[in-house]
Amino acid sequence: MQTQDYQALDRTHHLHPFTDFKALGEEGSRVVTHAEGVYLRDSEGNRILDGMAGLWCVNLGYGRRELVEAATAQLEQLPYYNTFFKTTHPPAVRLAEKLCKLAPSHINQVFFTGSGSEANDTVLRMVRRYWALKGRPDKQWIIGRENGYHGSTLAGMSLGGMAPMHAQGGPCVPGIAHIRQPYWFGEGQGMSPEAFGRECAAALEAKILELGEDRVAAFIAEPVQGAGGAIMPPESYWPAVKKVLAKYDILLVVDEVICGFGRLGEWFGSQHYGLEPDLMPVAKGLSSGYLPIGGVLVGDRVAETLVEEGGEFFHGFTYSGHPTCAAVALKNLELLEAEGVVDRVREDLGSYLAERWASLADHPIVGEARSLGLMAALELVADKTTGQRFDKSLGAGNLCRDLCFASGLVMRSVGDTMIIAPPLVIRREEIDELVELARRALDETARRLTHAPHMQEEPTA
Ligand code: PXG
Repeated sequence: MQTQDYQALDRTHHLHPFTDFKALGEEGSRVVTHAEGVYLRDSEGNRILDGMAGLWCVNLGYGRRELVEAATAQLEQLPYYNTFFKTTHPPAVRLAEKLCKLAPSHINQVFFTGSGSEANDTVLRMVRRYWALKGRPDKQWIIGRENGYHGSTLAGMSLGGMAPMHAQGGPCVPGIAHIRQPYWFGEGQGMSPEAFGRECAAALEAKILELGEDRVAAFIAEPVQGAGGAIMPPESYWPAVKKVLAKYDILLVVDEVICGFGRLGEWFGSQHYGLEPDLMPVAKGLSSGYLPIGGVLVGDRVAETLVEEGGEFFHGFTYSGHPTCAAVALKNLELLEAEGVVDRVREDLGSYLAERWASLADHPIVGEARSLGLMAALELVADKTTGQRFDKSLGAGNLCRDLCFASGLVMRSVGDTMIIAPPLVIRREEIDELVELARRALDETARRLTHAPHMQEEPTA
């Protein structure tokens, strides 16, 4: 089949996630057929540097034989069995043990799911169950953040703070409230990042008091917001949030779906920020995206209550702890560890990317270049001195993203924020290439946005 054949069938039968179906049908989708290392190949033979590690998940890079072999061996031995009804199997047991060894020491239990969204549905169930068992059934409210992302199921969407999702998918799950996000470039200009971080933490306390200080069960947040725009909170933010949560005895849920498994240079983003979460939803990098698997890492406080006092927990998925997915995830964690991938992000690649990425800050349409570990963002602006954004109708971010794709780089846009999160096995020279391709796309974006009106005035031949 040729590219057009795939596109025609895709248009006829396939509804894509987070997609304007009609617009994509008219445009035609890009058909990705192969991948190796940090590079994709499409059906036209183009080579594309995958600056997004798939969808923030292919931490070990593409084409790892060991993961293929782990899957094959498990498929032959026991492709599927469930973990309901008092059964288990070696891959689920060994993966649970491995995860607890890697996690902070107060985390010693895992509940498996098929995805990050299911992990957050599980979080919601566990949090409410925990407080009910503690004799505090009125402690039900969960506080999330505007522009936070926790998945696309009804609970995931409700915990997240993506306004367009709420507008389409509502009414949301009741008992979930949101506070402002610690997005300094977008919302905190005019004050120092540190003061802004404290103000955002103060918003948490204000919300708790508004809802009733005995009625708030948990706070959920990503260590660094991923889908919201690679937003690293000011350094003052997390310490201040921790204090508020301790004051009102509120559980902390740290969503590690993107930050987990090395993205920020630690096994978990929580370790980078010194957090002690009660619950940590994980997915994506857990298997480097080779097979779908997620889970909730459960701290001792919640686990002991659920185990000792809970009786049967009426919750679970057909694919909870799926043996083949678990075998691949285990091998993935072993390889990340044996190859020192996480340490390399912390000690070498993170600072290398930071230095190279910062060189883009001089670009005339870049208002801020920020990075942490192997996650980075650029804020596109029309006026560098005032930080004024481009007119929304220009679609600057999408234009830049499309130009990147056309020149061989996947860089994602969230509005006019450009994001990268490449595989953690990326090499220094590949980072150089990524930054160079990004620079060229910025040049071309700037040229088109600033010259477009003049071009219309030029006489046509
Ligand atoms: N939590 C976080 C922090 C996520 O980033 C989920 C939960 C849900 O995971 P699943 O496996 O159910 O998708 C995510 C997923 C994007 C993008 O465009 C990000 C995600 C998913 C799809 C697109 O940035 N994150």
